[in-house]
Amino acid sequence: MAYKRFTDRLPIIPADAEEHNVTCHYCIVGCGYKAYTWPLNRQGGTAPNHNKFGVDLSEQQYQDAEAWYSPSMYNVVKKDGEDVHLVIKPDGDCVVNSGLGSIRGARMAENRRSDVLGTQQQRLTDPLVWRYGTWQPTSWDDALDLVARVTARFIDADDEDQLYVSMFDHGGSAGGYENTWGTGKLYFGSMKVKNCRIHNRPAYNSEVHSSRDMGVAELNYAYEDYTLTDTIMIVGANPLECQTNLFLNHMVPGMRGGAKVVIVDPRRTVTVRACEEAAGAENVLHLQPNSGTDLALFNAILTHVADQGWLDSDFIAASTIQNAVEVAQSEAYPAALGSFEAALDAIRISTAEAAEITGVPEADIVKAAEWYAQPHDDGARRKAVIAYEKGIIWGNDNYRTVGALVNLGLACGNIGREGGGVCRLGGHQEGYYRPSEAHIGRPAPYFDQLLINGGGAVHHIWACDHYKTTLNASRFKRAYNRRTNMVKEAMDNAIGATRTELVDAIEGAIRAGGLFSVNVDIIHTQIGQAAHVVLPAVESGEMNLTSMNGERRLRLVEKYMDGPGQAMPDCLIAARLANHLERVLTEDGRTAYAAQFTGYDWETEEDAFMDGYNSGNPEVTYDRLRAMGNNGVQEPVIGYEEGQLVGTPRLYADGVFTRHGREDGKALFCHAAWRGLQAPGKAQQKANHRFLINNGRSNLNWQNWFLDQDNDFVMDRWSVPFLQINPEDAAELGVGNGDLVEVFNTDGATQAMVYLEPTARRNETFMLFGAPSGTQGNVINAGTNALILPNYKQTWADIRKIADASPAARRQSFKSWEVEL
Ligand SMILES: Nc1nc2c(c(=O)[nH]1)N[C@H]1C(S)=C(S)[C@@H](COP(=O)(O)OP(=O)(O)OC[C@H]3O[C@@H](n4cnc5c(=O)[nH]c(N)nc54)[C@H](O)[C@@H]3O)O[C@H]1N2
Ligand SMILES: Nc1nc2c(c(=O)[nH]1)N[C@H]1C(S)=C(S)[C@@H](COP(=O)(O)OP(=O)(O)OC[C@H]3O[C@@H](n4cnc5c(=O)[nH]c(N)nc54)[C@H](O)[C@@H]3O)O[C@H]1N2
Ligand code: SF4
Ligand SMILES: [Mo]
Repeated sequence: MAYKRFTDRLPIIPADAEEHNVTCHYCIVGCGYKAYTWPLNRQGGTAPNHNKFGVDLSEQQYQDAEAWYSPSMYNVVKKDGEDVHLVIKPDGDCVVNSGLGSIRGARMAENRRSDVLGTQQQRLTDPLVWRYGTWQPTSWDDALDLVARVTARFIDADDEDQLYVSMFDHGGSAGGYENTWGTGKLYFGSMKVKNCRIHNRPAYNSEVHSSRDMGVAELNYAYEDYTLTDTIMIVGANPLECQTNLFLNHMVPGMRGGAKVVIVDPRRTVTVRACEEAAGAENVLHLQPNSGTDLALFNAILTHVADQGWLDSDFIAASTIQNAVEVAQSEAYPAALGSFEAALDAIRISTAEAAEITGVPEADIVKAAEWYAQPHDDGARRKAVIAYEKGIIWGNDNYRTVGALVNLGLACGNIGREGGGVCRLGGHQEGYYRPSEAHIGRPAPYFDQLLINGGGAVHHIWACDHYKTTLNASRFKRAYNRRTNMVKEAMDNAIGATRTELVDAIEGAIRAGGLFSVNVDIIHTQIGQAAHVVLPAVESGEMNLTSMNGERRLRLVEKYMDGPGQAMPDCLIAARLANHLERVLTEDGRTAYAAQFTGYDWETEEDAFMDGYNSGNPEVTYDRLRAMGNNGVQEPVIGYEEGQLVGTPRLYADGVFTRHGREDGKALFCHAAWRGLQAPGKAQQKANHRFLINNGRSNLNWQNWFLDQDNDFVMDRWSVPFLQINPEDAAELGVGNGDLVEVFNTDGATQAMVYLEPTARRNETFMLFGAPSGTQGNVINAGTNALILPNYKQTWADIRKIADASPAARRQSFKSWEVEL
């Protein structure tokens, strides 16, 4: 029986159903889908001319037939105010996914708000203001007037440091070029806010400073490189679960075509198992370094490659810098950058020493070097792709570790060439277009610490929930609750006051140490419980939205349904906030400052797109993107010819490296010497606590569960976050499958559900991050890597039992991740 309560049959999509291009808004891969809508009182028929796909549906259809769709791909939603049927199903013609869905994307439709079928009733419909001791629904004008008045009390043309801002910098699920521009123009154009942070890290900075400083943008290849390569090296990433259709539709075909695979992950993931199945176990090398020791491993691989003479000397001579030290190490540069020879001297480490540090056998280090760089028997260069993600980005010594991987790629001439690339696999899609953030400086302010220590008067939050996803979260939440409660109490005491009296009261509480919190989101989040004003945004599909994927493929999602209630696109919320700030400042007589908030007369998201992205990329318009369909165009767009946007399949094909902004176009090598656990407090935490609390994602869950928590399919599987643990460790702790445990250390505590996993190494657990019912970040200490890069992955704590398995947990399966294939 098809899973979906109360659903036993689905309507046939009629021939005249409206069709919209959709890029799945969840992960970086950006799979192509089509959304079909048609009036509620109709459905198609079995005759070929009565259904959208022109097939005879009176004959038996199979699961991959074009006309087929699953219950999860169906909903009833509002469109132009009317109830319509909605089907969102994978697009067989999209080169990204070739018709594949995933357990997340194929549920896009059921995760829309429906007043008919009752899904996602948690979606916000109205602005909410804290009044009379609770949140009251109100109009945009009322809510934004309050936000503007309180904000205006604490900003001025030459000092905007009391306004703190948390904002997405991505595309897809929140963000996109329209919305990063809307927020960017407000905070970095009209204002010069410097105390800000990005959704996933406690500062406004890069995840991969070193790669960029070396000249190499982090998304430099094309997905087809996986089928053109000899070796796929996957580092600190779990693409079967996290970049699913990139893995299935590009990596697996690469393996079937003969590519070898090197995987670097302390944990045996389902990706490892799936690679063994696709490539044959003899073609898969899984290196399991001790947590946080990747740098020593990569340096040993490069040392071996260099000593064997497997370098691409022509490439090094032509495309990389020859000065030993071109950029000296400093507070802004956590390692010197310069020539290959000098970098090699700095990083040189023997396989024996690296084996000692990493726990990876010497023979495996040598084998990895061979698989990455040993030329073919005929002397031809070996092609290899390196794909990395959060296992090292949120790992130890981010700058040097990422730099060491880019060193390897450059040294072997594997960047900018077919079958090459040293790339982030990615998280969300990208969609960044903002005025310069240069005023923030480097290192950027450590936002969370400033806020915990009483900094900031007003906090605007756009599409992130630090309560579930930041580090040092126990302390963050305590400080945040205390400070926002001070303002709530002041607001409660001001009942019956005029607007001016209310703002006076709020200002008084803030000056006494309080914090005024404004939360722009699609649901009422955990941090939103502390907010004073909550503003409802629409999601992708409820607005037109552009973003690019992990191979820089830019597409337009065409609006296919209405947003709930009064909800608006983020870019228009930013614009209306700017309008209100202009008005309030003018009323205050601060006319010169008010004038900085003009230029926001946008009525639609397309207006924001034209004001922002299009002004820098004049070839790109909605109409042209619509015409490019779900295959879009790979950025950067370099022209428009014969009705087609012309893009760039691969960066640096000319051997000229530009991401660092240097005119000479030469790439730099990183002096990425190993130096132990770099973030303050990590070595001590490791010494004091028994268990590694490795953490990350699962296939089923999307991010902080903002939609999952209201989806029975997901909640049936995981009612609370799991903690994978070795069965012998569990026996020693006296816990079994489904039991609730407390994970605790001197930085905080959280809870999770025990899941015995025989492949888990002793004393090394893995916890699902970001769940509403167990924030892993509670036990992460405050210490960050250089340049304020959080080190979520290296966390140690102790574990104790709290409770027996709940009835919900008892219903769940505790089958090993190591499935029989
Ligand atoms: N299903 C699903 N997919 C997603 C997301 C989601 O929430 N759910 N989120 C998206 C987002 S925003 C992101 S950023 C990406 C993240 O994508 P990934 O980075 O692939 O996912 P993670 O699970 O965070 O971490 C990957 C691996 O890092 C390993 N790791 C931990 N410590 C170390 C270490 O010291 N060295 C090495 N080499 N590896 C280590 C972990 O064991 C884990 O298997 O996923 C995206 N895709
Ligand atoms: N321990 C640990 N912590 C981590 C990580 C880890 O691996 N381990 N990974 C980090 C990473 S890579 C990431 S990306 C972060 C994720 O951390 P967050 O960014 O906090 O998590 P998300 O679930 O992406 O948050 C999205 C929020 O935006 C809202 N939203 C969705 N669409 C829209 C929209 O269109 N408009 C608006 N205004 N709101 C919208 C959702 O309701 C949700 O509240 O977590 C980071 N924290
Ligand atoms: S792989 Fe990513 S983009 Fe593709 S359907 Fe799944 S979640 Fe969406
Ligand atoms: Mo992310």
